[in-house]
Amino acid sequence: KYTRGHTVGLVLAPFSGGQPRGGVEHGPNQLLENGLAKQLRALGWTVEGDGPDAMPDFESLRPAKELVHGILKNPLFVSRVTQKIHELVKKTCAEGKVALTLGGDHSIGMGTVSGSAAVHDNLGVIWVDAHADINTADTTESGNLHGCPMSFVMGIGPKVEAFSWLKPCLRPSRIVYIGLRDVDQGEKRILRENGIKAFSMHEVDKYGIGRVMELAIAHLGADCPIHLSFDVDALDPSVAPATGTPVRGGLSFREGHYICESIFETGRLVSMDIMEVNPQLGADHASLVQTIQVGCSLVRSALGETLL
Ligand code: HAR
Ligand code: MN
Ligand code: MN
Ligand code: MN
Repeated sequence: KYTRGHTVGLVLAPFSGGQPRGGVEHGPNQLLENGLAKQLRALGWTVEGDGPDAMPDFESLRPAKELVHGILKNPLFVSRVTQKIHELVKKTCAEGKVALTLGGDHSIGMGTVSGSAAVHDNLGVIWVDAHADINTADTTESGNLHGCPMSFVMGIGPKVEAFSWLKPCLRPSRIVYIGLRDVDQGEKRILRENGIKAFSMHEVDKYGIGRVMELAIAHLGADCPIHLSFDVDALDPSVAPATGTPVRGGLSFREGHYICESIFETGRLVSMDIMEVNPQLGADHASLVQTIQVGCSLVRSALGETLL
């Protein structure tokens, strides 16, 4: 079911409420405009969810009055949108399709991981990112919920009333990070205390991406379903400049693609996110086009495009 010839269900997530910079809500539209659905069809997939009226408008979910929880920004808005994404991903996965979510900011990961885990027992999550996105309501220094999705799906940190729908659904041993290089002090403590497997850029340099992927896949086990959450800021800013929080010293173009290719080779990719593409950032039009194109080619690699 998870090889070419089967079905990809698109989940469009034009949402920027997990962080303060506008523009990231146009990511899904730009990826589709660049021909993503057609490219996946050319690989042999049936693709659903890119029809003319497919783009949702999450503005209708914006609450008239926000809840307050410390410095968290828009907790109720983020909760409502991610709950909607959760339902869409869950439905897509339950139908035996690969759920491909186009973001949007990474707070959406609360919905995609929990939605996929609701269907797939023993889900393993490969989170490719410059950031660990594992702050809690207590540790976040920014209040931006795109820096928090992992702790929310794990159910660590204080309960946040707005997210009562989100039940703990991911154990620390089911997570592997790749590409980390901008991790807050509180997050480092959470990673350490929970024994979470993480390959920072240091390990990518030390072992090479080939060995890192062998170790990552081995850590999750030989037969589990896999969710890949790819934040484009994992890539070096020279490769993916149009994103909200670029950090130098990132993955090369090939390292990013190799990650996707090796996950496809397992035949166990059940859901994927491509996140934090912001067409309004980057120095010029060329950097926008470059980022959109790399987003599309990462998805193609994860869905079976080969070099030969
Ligand atoms: N750790 C910082 C925070 O919590 C920065 C987080 C992230 N930016 C992202 N997510 N793009 O990966 O605010
Ligand atoms: Mn806009
Ligand atoms: Mn992220
Ligand atoms: Mn990031």
